[in-house]
Formats: sequence, C-alpha cells, structure tokens
Amino acid sequence: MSLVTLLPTLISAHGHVTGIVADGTWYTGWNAEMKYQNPIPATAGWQADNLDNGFVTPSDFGSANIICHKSAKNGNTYIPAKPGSKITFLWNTWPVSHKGPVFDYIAPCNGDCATVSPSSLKFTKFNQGAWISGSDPGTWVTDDLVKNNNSWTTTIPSNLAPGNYVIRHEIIALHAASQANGAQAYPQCVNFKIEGSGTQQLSGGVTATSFYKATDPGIQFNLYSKFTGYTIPGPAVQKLKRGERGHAREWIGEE
Ligand SMILES: [Cu+2]
Repeated sequence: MSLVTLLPTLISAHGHVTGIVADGTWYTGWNAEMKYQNPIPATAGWQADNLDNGFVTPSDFGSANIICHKSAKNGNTYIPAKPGSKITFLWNTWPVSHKGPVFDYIAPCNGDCATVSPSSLKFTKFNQGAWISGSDPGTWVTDDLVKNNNSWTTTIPSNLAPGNYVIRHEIIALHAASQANGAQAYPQCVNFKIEGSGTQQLSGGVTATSFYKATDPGIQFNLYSKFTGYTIPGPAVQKLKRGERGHAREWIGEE
C-alpha cells in the first residue's frame, strides 16, 4: 500500500444545516452522522446522504435528489411557528469561497409531512438573496451568511394559513460553476407546523425538480469574470399582498 492511499481524502469543505432556531428556540436540523445511530433521532430536518457535506449537481436537478438532498427521507417531527416567526438556519460551516444565491421555499404537506411524497410537494419561493455588488468574484449574500456565524434568517410569510409545511432552504455555490455541471446545490428540508389564524393558502407552487436547468445563466456562471449582474435561477419570489381585514390575501408580483 502506498503512502498516498493512507492519506485521508481531501474534500473541499462545504456544509449542512445542523440546527434551526424558531422564535428563539433551537431545534436539531440534520447531521448525516445520525444515520448510524439506532434508532435514528427524530428530527424536523429531513434526513439525507450528505455525510461528506456534499451537494447536488446540475445533472441531478431534474431528479428527486434536488428536492430535499440526496436520498432524502422525510423528517418525522415538526418545528412550531406562526406567520411572522423568525426562522434561522444554522450551517455547521460555510466557506467564503462558496459564493452564490440563497433560497427559501415553502410547500404545504396537505397532511402529515412525515409521510408526504416529496415529489408531490409544490414549492413557493418566498425569500431569496444572491449577488450584492462587484465582480470577480464580488460580494454575495453568502458573505453575509458567513459573517452571521454561518446562519441565515428568514420570516414565515404573514397570514399563512395554519397547517403542516416543508420549508426548503438552499444555498447554490458557484465557485466551480463556470464549468458545465459545476454548480453545487445544498438543499435542506425542514418540517414546520404553522399555527395562528392566517387565511392564506398557497397555490401556484412547483415541484423542485422543475426549479433549475444546468444551462440556466445563474447556474452555469463564471464567478471569476467581470460581470455587472446575475440572473437568479428558479421561480420568482411570491409576495403576500396586504388585503383588507377578513379578506383572503393573494400572492402577487415578482421581486
Ligand atoms: Cu465545497
């Protein structure tokens, strides 16, 4: 055996969501090491085969792996929250080199999120950030995420109707995205039980397998070039329109 084969494989560091803070309370996300525990701990975070802190490649953007990460299995508990709740996703680490967009999507489970078929989840994008300024490589929201102790905070949409939902939080790293199939998607799904008295039912969501194409300008993108803009991939962000009291609000507009 040569010395080289004794060296650990060097994997460029990426990350995963170890925890979620909702209205100030901490909940376990998902750590791939937990799959070796017996029984596997019950978590609101969906399980996935991301022990290597790995990612989903553009060649997999049309497959089930993009929905909630590789070989995902439903989370089996819920995080309680309500419209307007602050939700913070805590990444174990995030390399500053891994610049790119950050997304938050939400889908109703129409029943129990612990047993829902992932392919039936229709996601609505409700929050996103991407390029901020500069180029080669410029400043991105992932730089803010790193500065905030590898965390990202979003808000549960106001007036969202009570029920069981999956929130799909995701970073797409672009550091190798100038090559075909070089972008890296890091999705994490988490079950939420939304309480309160909201009246807005979600409609118009899409399955995650239709979000991105390998050739989208925001997926195959040269971070190390002079650029003056960035085309954010995926569906448009849907915003709640403020309705009159007692009237259903509707989703409108793009951002
Ligand atoms: Cu990496």
